[in-house]
Amino acid sequence: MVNRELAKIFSEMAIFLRMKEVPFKPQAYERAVLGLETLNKEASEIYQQKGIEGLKEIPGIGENLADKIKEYLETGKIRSYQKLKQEMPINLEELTAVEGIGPKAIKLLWSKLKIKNLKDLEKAARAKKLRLLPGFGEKSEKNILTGIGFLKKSQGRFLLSEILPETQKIVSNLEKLKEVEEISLAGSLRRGKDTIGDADILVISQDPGKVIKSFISSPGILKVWGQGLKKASIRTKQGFDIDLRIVPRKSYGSALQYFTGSKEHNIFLRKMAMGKGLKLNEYGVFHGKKMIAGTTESGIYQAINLPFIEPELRENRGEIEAARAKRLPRLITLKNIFGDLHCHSSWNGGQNTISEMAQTARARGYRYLGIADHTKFLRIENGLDEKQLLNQRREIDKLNEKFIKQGIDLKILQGCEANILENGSIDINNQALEGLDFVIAGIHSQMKMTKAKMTARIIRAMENPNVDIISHPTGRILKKRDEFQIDFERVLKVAKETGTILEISSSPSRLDLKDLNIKLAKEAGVKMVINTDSHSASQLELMDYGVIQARRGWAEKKDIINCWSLEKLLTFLKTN
Ligand code: DGT
Ligand code: CA
Ligand code: CA
Repeated sequence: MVNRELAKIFSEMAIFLRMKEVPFKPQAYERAVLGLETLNKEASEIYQQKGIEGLKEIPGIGENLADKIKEYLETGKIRSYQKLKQEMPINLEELTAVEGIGPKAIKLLWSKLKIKNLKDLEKAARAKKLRLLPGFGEKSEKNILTGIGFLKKSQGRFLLSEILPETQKIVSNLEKLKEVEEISLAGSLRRGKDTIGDADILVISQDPGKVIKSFISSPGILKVWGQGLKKASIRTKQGFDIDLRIVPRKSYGSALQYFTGSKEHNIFLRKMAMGKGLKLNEYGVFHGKKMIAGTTESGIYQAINLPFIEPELRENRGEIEAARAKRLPRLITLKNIFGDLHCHSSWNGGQNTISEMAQTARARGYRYLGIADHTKFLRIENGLDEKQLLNQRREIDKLNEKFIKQGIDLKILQGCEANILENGSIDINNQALEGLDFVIAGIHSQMKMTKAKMTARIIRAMENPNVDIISHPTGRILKKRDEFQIDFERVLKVAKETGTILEISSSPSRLDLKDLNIKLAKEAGVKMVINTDSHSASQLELMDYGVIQARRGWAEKKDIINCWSLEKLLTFLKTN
């Protein structure tokens, strides 16, 4: 909690300082944000145990920022931040949520039009005032309105990653109560949807009152919306809601089935039950008055003559038909993942060296790790040029030799994440690309092209024989930016023809490909890879989110190349 609060303050300070054009300092705050976000211990705990010296050991935190953290931990505020906020009372969270709005634009909007928040911004855009600002035009004004519209559409929904860890904490606290016999997530959270409206928790208990009392006094709760004998609803400090329901054991399976949803899946299932002369509801499956199932979830499906259907599949996208035909996919799990093929290292200004990334990969039980640093077109990311790629090759070769000598079963592969330029060409020459173990290509610029142009651009990249993988293929940023306009069917056709692999990015705000597209890719026989796009060793953990998304797209081991052995993977890369 504290880390997140501090990260938010520091990232706002970075923006304020950029607006004031203070040199160097903003970058220092940004490094601190990354350090805090990827820390696996709360700063408050570190400070308690090791004092200010402990704080200075946090990556990205020096003397000055350690003092600020100390000030926050002791007084609950940071004076220099409050001063900046007083000077510029701007709702940065709202404004930066709009695609295309950064510190430069915010400065201009504030100094010229006194725009403080989303409402002001929308009003000014509608009044056609933005187009008069230097550097703005009719087009950017229109883009801003589109961005605001997109934001409004997703308002009230949260990223899976914003909700899952916090809710799991509450679940594991409740789990400790002796009154709690069983506990499970339900709703969209259990189905692993990319965004979540509210969290749902289901409990079996003989003593609901005790459970509810403990639930509504969990740490990190802002308010209680309501509490009854068997349910309660709260709002967390992060701003999302949690519904808790308590059911008796004999209805646990049916309640879990019902409250896991989706609604569409449930409606279809209920119809099927009716067709068999059965009644299905949250209390059980009934034949006349007789209850024939209810205790377990698989029992519910069994009563309707179906095998168990994994929660991630329950979207009424053909899973019930597939279950009936005994053709349900054997979904992958995190255990099936043998490696990660998209990680950035300190060569790109990332937090960890290749060797450190490799250590974490080993600890995760991986067999291979692909380093895929940005290339030269992306100057702000310290993109590597041909020569630097060669130098990096030497470092990787040396590490691999060392691993062989030490009997370590991990191979580092050298790749890169090259840029697909506007015309579909790649920003690194073919000779350099040929020297790599694999090549990822991705779009990082010019994202508002027409459908025809964007499709042609991606296809040209896929047709480059050196390109193996397309990173985050549709470019969406959840709650912020829609997908590119592309003809996805055409992209799939060419991917199949050229043996190009499409990435499933585990980055929680991307999850790109999304579930529906993963299913389409699978059906088209296109191979995929689940990557974290890590910029630090701790982000390798994000693999989980990609796996959940892949499961929602019906992915099996045969579809996902990093579920394969190193040999099989390398053979595929070589021959495709
Ligand atoms: P969310 O919260 O918007 O991300 O999505 P869910 O699926 O978690 O929806 P929520 O929290 O409103 O309800 C949880 C589950 O309860 C939902 O997935 C299915 C079930 N449910 C809720 N309302 C209805 C309903 O009117 N009919 C049926 N069949 N099921 C419902
Ligand atoms: Ca829900
Ligand atoms: Ca709910």
